[in-house]
Amino acid sequence: MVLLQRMTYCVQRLYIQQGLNIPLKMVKRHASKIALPVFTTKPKGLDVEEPSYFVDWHACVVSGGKGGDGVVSFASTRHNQFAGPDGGNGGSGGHVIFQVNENVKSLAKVPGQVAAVDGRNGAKRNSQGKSGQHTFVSVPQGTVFYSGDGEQLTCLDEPNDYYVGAHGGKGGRGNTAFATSTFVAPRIAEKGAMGEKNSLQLEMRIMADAGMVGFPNAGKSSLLRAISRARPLTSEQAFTTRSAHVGMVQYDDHEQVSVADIPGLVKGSHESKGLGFSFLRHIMKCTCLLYVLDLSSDDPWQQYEDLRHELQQYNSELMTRPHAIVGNKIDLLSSKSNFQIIQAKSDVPAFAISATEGTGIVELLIHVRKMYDTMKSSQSVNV
Ligand SMILES: Nc1nc2c(ncn2[C@@H]2O[C@H](COP(=O)(O)OP(=O)(O)OP(=O)(O)O)[C@@H](O)[C@H]2O)c(=O)[nH]1
Ligand SMILES: [Mg+2]
Repeated sequence: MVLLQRMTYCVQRLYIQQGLNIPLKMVKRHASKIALPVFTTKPKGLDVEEPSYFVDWHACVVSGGKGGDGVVSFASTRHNQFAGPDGGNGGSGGHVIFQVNENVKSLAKVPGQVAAVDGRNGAKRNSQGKSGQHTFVSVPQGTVFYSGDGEQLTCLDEPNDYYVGAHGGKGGRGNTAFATSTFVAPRIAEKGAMGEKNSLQLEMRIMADAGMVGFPNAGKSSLLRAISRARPLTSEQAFTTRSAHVGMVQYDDHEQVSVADIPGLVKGSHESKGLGFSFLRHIMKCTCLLYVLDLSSDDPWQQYEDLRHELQQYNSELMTRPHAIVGNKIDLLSSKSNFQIIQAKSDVPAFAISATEGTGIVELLIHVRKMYDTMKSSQSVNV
């Protein structure tokens, strides 16, 4: 069995060296226990090749509902014309509550202004005014809230987390509440309090199982298009991708692995050069990393070292994440020799692929799945 596996491995390496796709049949026959990626033939949403946009930052003004007013009222019955105060309290204003919804994947649907419902005024016969309904706003998991001056307020990381963005005002007391043994006919009542009004900034930290990092034009978006149904825009121009995209890779055991395409980094990204380090924060939420290198460039190994340096400068904890090297554009001239250099220098798994031609993608996705399974099993042990 071990001999057979070794032979299969050698043949697979031969295929990779030749820049050919390993026939799926062969992978299946000899490695039946490996979960294989499934490439759906279902046409993507629209026929038109429109880019998909993903909103990961949003400003929102929230106001809680005003409390209802208390009323001044006196009861008068047939037998007792002065039966005492009976003015009811106003109802409380509703809150604006942000709640995690696992089906929401971006902040695109969060409104710019949200106002909760006001409480109703009290009424005679000690009737309490109806409280305003709370207004719920669905946000994706991993949403971080900042105040208007940039102070972090909270982060909704768990599936059932919620955050009260603005409290509703309390209802005012009616005159019944002011009656005492010596002050039997109070003609005073309170107005309902105004609800809170807050300016919030919402930021979504992408939570993906694998994050692709690389310099502009390395082919990250092309790779995401090849492995998932996501449709980030690709072009020869640098910095085509300006916000992160997430795609789901399907496996034949029905498991799904999310992969994020992070906008291109440049030297000095950690000092906010290029598109800045705002994207590096997304990487913090990815459990494993794929360093996507352009094999047709002059020195892809240097690209890899520069990327590692940027990530280390941003947060040295990123160095401990499981990772792999993805050498893209193996179809181009000089790519093969560059890939051999990487293989010789690197002590982490390296894959030669062509995102546009589909070469080597199956082997890469099998490895991604292995990293994902290892990460999952280590998480379940820790729990
Ligand atoms: N020959 C060849 N070209 C590729 C391959 N992958 C991507 N390209 C081309 O490289 C260019 C850049 O690809 P993108 O996918 O936009 O690169 P990116 O890394 O997302 O770039 P940014 O969004 O700017 O960070 C496009 O013109 C692609 O067609 C490949 O495997 N082979
Ligand atoms: Mg891109």
